[in-house]
Amino acid sequence: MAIKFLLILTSLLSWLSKQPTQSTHPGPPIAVILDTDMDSDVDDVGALAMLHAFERAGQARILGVIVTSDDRYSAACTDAINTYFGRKDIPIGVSQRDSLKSFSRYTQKIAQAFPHRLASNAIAETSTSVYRRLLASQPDRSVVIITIGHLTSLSRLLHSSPDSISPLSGQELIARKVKAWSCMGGQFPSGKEANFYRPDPASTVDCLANWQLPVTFAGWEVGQQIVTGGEAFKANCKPNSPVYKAYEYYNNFKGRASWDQIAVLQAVEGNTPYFSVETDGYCQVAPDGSNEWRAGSRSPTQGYVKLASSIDVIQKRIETLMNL
Ligand SMILES: [Ca+2]
Repeated sequence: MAIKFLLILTSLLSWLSKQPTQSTHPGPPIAVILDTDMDSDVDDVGALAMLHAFERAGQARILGVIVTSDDRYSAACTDAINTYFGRKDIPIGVSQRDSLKSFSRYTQKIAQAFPHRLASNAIAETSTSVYRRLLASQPDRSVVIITIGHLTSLSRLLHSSPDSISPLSGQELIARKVKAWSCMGGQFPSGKEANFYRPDPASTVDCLANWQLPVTFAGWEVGQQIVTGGEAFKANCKPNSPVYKAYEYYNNFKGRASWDQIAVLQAVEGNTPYFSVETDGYCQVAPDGSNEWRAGSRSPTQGYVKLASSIDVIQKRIETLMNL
C-alpha cells in the first residue's frame, strides 16, 4: 500500500514539474508622474505610449503628465495621446501658459487630428499646481517621477511654498510622497546632454543639488544605441494611432534613438534582464549643464543605467510596448 502511495506521489510530482510555471506577479502598479518635453523630438511619444501599455498591463498607473515645453501644441498633443489610449481624465500641468512657439514636426498635426480636451495652455493648470495636487493625494513614499525633458518644472516643484493644496513645501511633499526619480538626462561617465543643458541648465544644477531621494539616470549613451520607430514599427503599429502618426510626421519611419523609452522601461520593469545600474559614485553637474560621474558614495543612492541585454532584445521590447 505504501509503495503504491509513493508511486502515485512520484507521478504527481513528476506531472507538476512539467507544468508551465506561472509568470512572476509584477506586484502593485507603480504610480507614475511623467514630466515630458514633447516637442522637438519624438521619443517622448514612444515613452508615453509605453507608459499606457504598462498601465493596461497593470504594471503602472499614470497619475498625471507634466508638460515642460514652450511648444504651443505640446500639451494638446499629450492630451490627445492620453485620450486615444482611453485616459482623457489624466491631469496635465504645463510649465508655460503664454509666449509659446510652434516648432515641433508633429504636435500641431496630432492635436488637430485627434480629439482632446485641452484647448490651449492658457487654460491649463500649472505644472507646479498639478505636481503638488497629485503628490498630496498619494500614499507616502509611493510615487515615481520620470523626467524625460528638461528640469524646469521639477525645480519649481522643489521650491514651491505651502498653499491651499498642501501645508507642505515642495521639498517636504517630495520627501513624504515620492519613492524615486528616474531621469533621462546626462551622459555617462561624462558629457553634455540636451535635457541637462538646454534650455535651463540652472534647473539641472538645482535639482541635483536639492534632490534628497534615490535617483537613476538613463544617460544619452544608452538610448542612443536603441533605434525604434522605423519600418518594423510601421508594419506593426495601427495606422490610425497618434503614435504611428507622430513617427510618420517626425521622419517618416526612418527610426529614432530611444532615450526617453529607456527611462520608462527601467523605471517600471526594473533592471532585470535589460539593465544594470552603476551606483558607485554620483553625478556632478556644471553650471553649463555638462556632467560627470565622480567616484565616492552618496546618500541617498544615485545611479546610471548600463545595457545588460543585447540591443536587439531591448529594441524589440520597447517597440512591442509602443505598439500595444
Ligand atoms: Ca524628451
